[in-house]
Amino acid sequence: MGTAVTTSYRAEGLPYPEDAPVSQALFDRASAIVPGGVNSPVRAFRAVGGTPRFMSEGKGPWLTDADGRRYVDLVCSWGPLIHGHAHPEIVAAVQEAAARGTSFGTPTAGEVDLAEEIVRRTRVDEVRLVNSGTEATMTAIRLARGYTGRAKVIKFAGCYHGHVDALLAAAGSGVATLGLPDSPGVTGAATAETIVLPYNDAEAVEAAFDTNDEIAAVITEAAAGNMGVVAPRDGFNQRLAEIAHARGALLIVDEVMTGFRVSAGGWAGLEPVDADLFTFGKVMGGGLPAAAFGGRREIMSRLAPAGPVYQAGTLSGNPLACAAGLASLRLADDAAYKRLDELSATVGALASEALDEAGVAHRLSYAGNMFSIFFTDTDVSDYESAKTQNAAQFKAFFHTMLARGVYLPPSAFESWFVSTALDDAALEQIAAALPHAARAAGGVS
Ligand code: KE4
Repeated sequence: MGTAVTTSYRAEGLPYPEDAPVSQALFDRASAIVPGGVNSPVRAFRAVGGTPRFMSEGKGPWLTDADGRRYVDLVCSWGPLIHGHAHPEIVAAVQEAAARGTSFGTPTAGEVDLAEEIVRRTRVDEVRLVNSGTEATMTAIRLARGYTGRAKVIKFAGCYHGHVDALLAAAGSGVATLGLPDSPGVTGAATAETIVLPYNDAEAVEAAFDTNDEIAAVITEAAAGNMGVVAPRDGFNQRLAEIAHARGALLIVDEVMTGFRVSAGGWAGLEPVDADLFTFGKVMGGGLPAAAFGGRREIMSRLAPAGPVYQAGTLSGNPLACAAGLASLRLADDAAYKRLDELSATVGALASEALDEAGVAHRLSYAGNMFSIFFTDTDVSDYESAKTQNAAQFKAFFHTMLARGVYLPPSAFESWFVSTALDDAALEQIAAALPHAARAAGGVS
């Protein structure tokens, strides 16, 4: 039935039916044994309603769901897939690595190659590979606390650094989507040392240092992508470094989302910053679980087994993940980043033009080639202004795009992501859907 639905509806340019029977059946099965039916909350469509689409295949710019319907993918697995799905060179690298074994629990040449590629592109002296962005930020915080001997950490409202207890305070992404100001299960003790400040407010950071001693570090997203996309004000990140360093604290810049996506050197490649530690993830794994953190040698050398700050991981530096990540980074040359920037500008402009045409108030917000659309007439510079967006309008916009074969992030608090695989056919499908989605959003008060 899936094939028939795709052929009849897409061929005639009609939207897909609202129901997705095969995805729904899978969701029903999953919901019986997996909390919320998903393995990561933001996939559950809670913010937009409806049946989460279970994807069965990705190829280039296209996703195909379990009902056989094709979508242009503007999520890219939440950022990693800058070359689109199933790039032949990445698939071949993973297949070749797998044929030699999937994990050894020993050092391997591939993780040295990947570490060297990360060091070459970024500002770090040393790097440690881990399996997720959460592990990277969790350990960066521990390292900062171990190095400074201090306990407190400053983070910004709306910034999300993974589900680290100490950082699940006024977090963005899925926490923002779910409206959970703080997650149950995160004890008061875990966040008692966490100071949450408004994003883009350097004066608030100075005031926090004036009224708190024992601050180990400030952690910030290099550019915020988890409250929707909000770029740091000019010089904000470097100002954070200056304030922190003047008081004997460290700056941790979280490049899990921006790293190797917005430029070859991540956000630091666009706006150098004297941060002490950086975290990476997503793109550096090429779609497989790989992440990292790195920084100045005098700090990183405190990490076990070189130093006393403990961190470990059974599958850290996994050969398949390193092969996928290395293949992805080696494909990401200057032409690829130029293409990502061009495509991001094209898609953003098409969306904004359609919304203007429909008379829908919005803000198109960029940070490099990451962007999102806020359905608001307020300028957005932090979490409070990001929350002025009209969720009902986003919901109508999202579902109209979905029905017309474009897969957007199912949350207004996320970034849209382009891939170099976006070709003319994909762009035409996006352009055809946008006027309908804009009118749907306009029809919502
Ligand atoms: P992971 O633990 O999900 O690999 O990375 C956590 C993380 C850390 N830092 C930043 C800046 C991040 O954006 C993330 C994770 N991003 C979300 C999407 N906004 C992951 C999607 C999800 O939670 O399913």
